[in-house]
Amino acid sequence: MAEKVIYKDDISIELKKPKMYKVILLNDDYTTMDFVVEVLMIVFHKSATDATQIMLDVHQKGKGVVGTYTYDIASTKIAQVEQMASERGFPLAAVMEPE
Ligand code: TYC
Repeated sequence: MAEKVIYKDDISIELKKPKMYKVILLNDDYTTMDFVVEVLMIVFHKSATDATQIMLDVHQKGKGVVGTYTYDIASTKIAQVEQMASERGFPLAAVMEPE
C-alpha cells in the first residue's frame, strides 16, 4: 500500500514499498552440505548456526526460503549462488518467487 508523506511543509508524495521476492534454495543429491553452508554464510550473511539449520531443512524438505529481497538483490544473490556452484562443479541452484 502507498504511504503519503509530507515533504517540505506542504508537498505530499507517495512512497511505494518495493515488491519483494523470496529466494528459495533447492535441494540436490550432489552438492556437499559443507558447501551449502559456506554459500549461505557468504551470499546470504547467515551465521554458521543459521546456515546449518537452513541447509538441513532444505535437505529434508526439498526446498526452503533463505530470505526476502527486492528483485535486483534477489536476482544478484541467485547469480552468486550459481557462480560459486559452477566454479566448484556443483548443481546447487536457487530460484525466486513473489512474496
Ligand atoms: N542433499 C545434499 C546432500 O545430501 C545437501 C544439500 C542441502 C544440497 C541443501 C543442496 O540446497 C541444498 N549432500
